[in-house]
Amino acid sequence: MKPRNALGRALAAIPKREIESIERRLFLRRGLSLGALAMLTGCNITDQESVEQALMTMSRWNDRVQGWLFDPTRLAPEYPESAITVPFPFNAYYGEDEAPEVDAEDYRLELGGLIRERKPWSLPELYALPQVSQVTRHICVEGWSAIGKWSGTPFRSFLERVGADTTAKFVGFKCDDDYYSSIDMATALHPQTILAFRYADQILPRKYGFPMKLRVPTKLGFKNPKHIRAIFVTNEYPGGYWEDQGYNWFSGS
Ligand SMILES: Nc1nc2c(c(=O)[nH]1)N[C@H]1C(S)=C(S)[C@@H](COP(=O)(O)O)O[C@H]1N2
Ligand SMILES: [Mo]
Repeated sequence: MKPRNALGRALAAIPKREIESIERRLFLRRGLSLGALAMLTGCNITDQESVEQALMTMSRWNDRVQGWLFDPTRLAPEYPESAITVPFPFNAYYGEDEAPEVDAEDYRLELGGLIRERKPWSLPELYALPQVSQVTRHICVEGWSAIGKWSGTPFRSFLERVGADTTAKFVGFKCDDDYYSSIDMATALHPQTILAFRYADQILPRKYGFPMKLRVPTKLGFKNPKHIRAIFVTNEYPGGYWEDQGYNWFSGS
């Protein structure tokens, strides 16, 4: 991007490594980025489109900073089963009785993009994969959080098994409703990121995402796609349902 103002030009003169270290400190102390400062001084705030464009650019910049700060070995807290929230809340961009009805027998998980073995997976095949459980907190941007128990297969081992290019940048998800989302590869490979087939030891109920959801305790709720139909690996930014409406893409929790 071409520097558009004095601050931008000054920043352009600083070596990249130094910029990154300033960025880290600024973000840690103030939750701000140099990009944000530069953009704010440079954009015409009477022009709705340029403001939105600037905010989107800032948000994508924040994604990069959050990506640098993300520690792939740091675990989200886990809880005893006695801490589980009952009943666990339902949430989607529609009401509970409009959740998609997926036919278990016809269901096939589709794989695409930078994946070597792209054969579709049936549910019995997926259920036969090694299974783990977690009791973790789900945090929704709408202002609620709840603790639940999900079980499924570690996403990292699934990606490795199908020969996904784990050096690629993004993993994208298409859902059986019109929902879609994507996450960074570091988060996809995080030990607590699981392809979940069960909630509270039962086959994942329709409202919680039958037949499977991605459970990512290091990210906000909207980065946990339910009713997954297709998974693809890519280097092109895939965005997401809420992400494309202005929610920050990285959205770590
Ligand atoms: N397919 C799909 N996945 C989705 C959503 C959705 O509308 N459709 N909503 C997201 C949001 S905002 C939240 S908070 C969680 C809610 O999951 P829950 O119903 O298990 O609480 O699902 C996420 N995944
Ligand atoms: Mo959410």
